[in-house]
Amino acid sequence: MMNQPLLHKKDSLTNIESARLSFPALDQSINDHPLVYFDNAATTHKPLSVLKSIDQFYSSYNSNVHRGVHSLSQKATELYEDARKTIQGFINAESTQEIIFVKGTTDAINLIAQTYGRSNIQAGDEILITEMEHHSNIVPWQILAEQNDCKLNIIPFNDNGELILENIDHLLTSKTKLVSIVHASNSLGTINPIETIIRKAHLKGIPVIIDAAQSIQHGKIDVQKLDCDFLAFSGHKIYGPTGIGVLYGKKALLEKMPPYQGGGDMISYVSFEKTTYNELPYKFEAGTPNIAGGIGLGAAIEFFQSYNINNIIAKEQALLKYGQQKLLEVPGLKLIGTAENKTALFSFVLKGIHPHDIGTILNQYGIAVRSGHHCTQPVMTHYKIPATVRASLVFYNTEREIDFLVEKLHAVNEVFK
Ligand code: 7TS
Repeated sequence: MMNQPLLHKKDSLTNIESARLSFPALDQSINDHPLVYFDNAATTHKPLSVLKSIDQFYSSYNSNVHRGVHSLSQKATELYEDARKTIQGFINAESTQEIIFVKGTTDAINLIAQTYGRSNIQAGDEILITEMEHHSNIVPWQILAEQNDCKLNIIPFNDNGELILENIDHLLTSKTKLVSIVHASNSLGTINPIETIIRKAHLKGIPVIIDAAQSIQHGKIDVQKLDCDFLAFSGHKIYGPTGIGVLYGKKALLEKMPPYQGGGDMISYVSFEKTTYNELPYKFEAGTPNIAGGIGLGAAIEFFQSYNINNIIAKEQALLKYGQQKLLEVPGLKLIGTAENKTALFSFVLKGIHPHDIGTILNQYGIAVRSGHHCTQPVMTHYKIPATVRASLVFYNTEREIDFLVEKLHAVNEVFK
């Protein structure tokens, strides 16, 4: 049975709102209530065009890429490489050679740490990150720090969840060899002023990595305009499949980096005496890749680009404003992360109630939120809390869904009265 999507009466079915109908998974009941999906920072749902592209690959031209002269392999290669071109255009990279398919953001950051990092960062050198990084932008650097005897420096944030940049010139020392920063925080929603940080780092000749896992789906990213040296994102957070993501790197840097993994496809010639490596981007793509994932990600980005991105931003910012006001009506609710510039993400705690209990009760009403530390334990440490409840929204969410969340948070308060 078709559920009525929770559209607010005043929401007109404009182009943006009707986008919801492209997502079959949104149209279901959970515990006899229409699903309210507020866990988009963990992963977004997938539109039909993405599902179809994956189905078509496996049902019509399933084949390995870059190796067959037969028709199916040629078709698979063509579509996989077309997806790379779509991604190149989307982030405005100069060349498809700068677009490396990886498993996701985590894989991309580990790749940089173990190739660029391992060969360029020496004992005593420093890597600058922020206090609000996801664990995947902390732990790979700690592993490198153990291997190469280097150390991490941290840009702190204030209680609103905004980076404190007054001391950045001191944090960028003569020993700093790399800066790696999150564009939008997954537990606070803060959108960081990466342009300023990139500019300041470049003044000292330091390359910058941008973790775009939580920003790629909320705006327009132009890597040439930003002038970042590397950028990483995951397909599944921008309406694409899991297990596929992108590492963008400036060609001049990628050329100089040693390979990450060895195996098929990443070589040019192998002998027992000497092996030479393939050209970019294949040098970093050992083994049979996630072909369906790459094609699905291309379809996801085409889907995203079929909308006016300014309309997506406007809709999400309207949801943010509405949600911020509404949530504060709930007695005992405290928002964690109140930066001026943020995504439509609400991290909060309710006085005297554990976030997991809140998440469990909300699920009884079909509301999907995440509770926990969101793989940002230093952020929890900052606020001296173990966890938050997180509602993360994208443009297919509605104001009516926010109303329903607020109504049920009142009910949670009643349960624990
Ligand atoms: N960086 C940020 C800012 C993230 O939010 C995440 C995942 C990652 C890196 C890692 O991405 P992955 O696709 O390689 O796992 N964040 C979340 C989250 O907030 N809830 O689940 C995953």
